[in-house]
Amino acid sequence: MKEFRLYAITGEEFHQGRDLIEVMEAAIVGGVDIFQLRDKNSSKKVVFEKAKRLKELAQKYSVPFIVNDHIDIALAVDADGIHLGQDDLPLQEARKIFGQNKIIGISTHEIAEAREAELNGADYIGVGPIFPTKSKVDVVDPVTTKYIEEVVKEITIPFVAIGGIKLHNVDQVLAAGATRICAISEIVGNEDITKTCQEFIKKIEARR
Ligand code: 3NM
Repeated sequence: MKEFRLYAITGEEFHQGRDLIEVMEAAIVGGVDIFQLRDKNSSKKVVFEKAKRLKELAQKYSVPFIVNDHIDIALAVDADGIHLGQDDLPLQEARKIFGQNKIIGISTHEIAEAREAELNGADYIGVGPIFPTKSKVDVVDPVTTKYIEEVVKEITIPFVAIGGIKLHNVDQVLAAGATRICAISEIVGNEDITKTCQEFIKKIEARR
């Protein structure tokens, strides 16, 4: 998959009433180079409508668009990828349905899961939650930056650090070896989304 640095995920509880497209467009303008629709509360029909609009936005800026969980919606809107959790459809089954040329990412919370994801052909893994987060309900305890260090040593596919990452603590994450950062609340919950993303990019680039 194409190289990326800053991955934004929608989190409409943080959008402060702003439109989904407006929020994600501000993030892309600020430097987000891959983004995901994550909506655990809406009906499939509503998620589909959002996905259709976000796919248009992705095309406008030529950035990959990922759909969380819903492989059927990802196929219907021709999304660039899907993101799976540990309890979703097994990766190899998702690959059969979704195809070789699409991006499949999976959340991992320990090195055994990272190894398995690599073995099963994931394009990237999520590594987290690094810090405590309120953005995910069924979240496991923070894995800390130690998990990043383990992944750096062993795993060769791209990984993105996630969970409680803010401008004020991202340096610790980068120092542990992460080169790609993912966030919900710090990006989409910010007053100035574009500026926040620009600052993330500056910090990531400074360490690369
Ligand atoms: N996945 P925020 S943590 C969606 O560890 C998600 O797999 C996680 O939101 C994981 O940036 C998380 O607001 C929430 O903490 C990230």
